[in-house]
Amino acid sequence: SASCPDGQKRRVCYYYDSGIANVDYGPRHNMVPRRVDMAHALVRSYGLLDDMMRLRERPATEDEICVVHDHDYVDLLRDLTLGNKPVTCDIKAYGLNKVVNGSIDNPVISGMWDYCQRYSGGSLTAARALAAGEADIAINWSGGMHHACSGEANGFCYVNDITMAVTELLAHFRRVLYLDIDVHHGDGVEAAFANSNRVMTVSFHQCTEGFFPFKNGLVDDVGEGAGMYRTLNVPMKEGMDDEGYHRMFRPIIARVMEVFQPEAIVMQCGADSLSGDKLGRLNLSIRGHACCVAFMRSFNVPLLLLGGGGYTVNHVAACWCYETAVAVGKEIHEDIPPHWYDHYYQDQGYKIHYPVKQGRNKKDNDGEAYITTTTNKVLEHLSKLEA
Ligand code: TV1
Ligand code: CA
Ligand code: ZN
Repeated sequence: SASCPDGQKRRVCYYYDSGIANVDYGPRHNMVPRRVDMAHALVRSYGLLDDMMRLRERPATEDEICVVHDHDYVDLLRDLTLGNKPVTCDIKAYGLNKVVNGSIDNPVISGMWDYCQRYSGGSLTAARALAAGEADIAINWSGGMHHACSGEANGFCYVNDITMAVTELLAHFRRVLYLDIDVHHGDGVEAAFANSNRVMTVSFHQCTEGFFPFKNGLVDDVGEGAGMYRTLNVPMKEGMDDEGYHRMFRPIIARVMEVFQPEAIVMQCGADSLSGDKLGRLNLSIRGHACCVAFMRSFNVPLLLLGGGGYTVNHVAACWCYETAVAVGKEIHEDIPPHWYDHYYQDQGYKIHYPVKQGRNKKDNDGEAYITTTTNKVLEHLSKLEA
């Protein structure tokens, strides 16, 4: 990308499964799986498919999902959708169809089990391409469901494709870095590897009163036992912009790479940290978001790129297409080529980049104090790991 130049080419593998496009969380739900189809249509229309190897569609098997999830929960996900057996248990205990404030984060939906198999199969297949040395970068924009727990759906996520992919990578690499730039805290992945000294998890997120998942992801949450200081959290106030974000991101990640020396990186690229998101209140531009990807790419360590949140669908699709271009090392034209979904981009003048809201809530993060104090606290935690 122009803002983070890196001429070197990378072998990029790309996973896309068209079976996800029609998954429907319900009419008022914020999660719209079709955004991945929109991103794919952009990727194709820019000709980026010619620069990548396409991975073969392979849904995850029940056994593969059971590596990180409880059998009873997996049976339930399958039985609820396929109608194999009548379900007698209380499904709300598994996070399904739980009504909170009049809405349901994880509804039982048509094709739910198939959806789980497809998006987690994508992350597993992409991880295997890296492990086999077939690619330098592997992409699955339908993955990144960081809130799912071993026995419970949570925060729009049914199964945790990230913990599956990291577990797969651990069979081939000594240390795996998990980096999460979704606006929400990556709690499910953090919990799964809290006690591991082979996985470091780092989440950047909005941490404000009443923001999901509420009490997690404080700057002093650093893990425990064997995993102590291998959990890092970078909480942010509303309105964080590119400049402030990167004043935290760069020094922290540079130090993480030095101290932890990962052999593989899994990056959740949730696009709800972009300006104008329907749920998030940060203020990143697509360039600012993609700079995080370009920075990780520059270390030349096998890199798995996953999707995640992102609720203003035209922004999300433009972002993930642009980041696909960053992965292959091509600058794409600002004008969106004519294609099936082009009418979604009318509001942004049919351009990839849209203007961020200038100075929105900027004060919260200003005056050096917040950014400097938080960055120093995180760097201080990291220095404990060195010793
Ligand atoms: C149906 C219809 C569901 C309208 C959910 C926003 C809706 C939300 C809806 C919503 C909504 C959340 C909570 C409260 C937990 C509940 C993919 C104690 C207008 C990775 C998940 C956010 C983010 C969950 C997922 C959050 C990801 N926010 N309208 N639900 N209860 N849930 O606050 O990290 O992006 O909001
Ligand atoms: Ca995050
Ligand atoms: Zn999110």
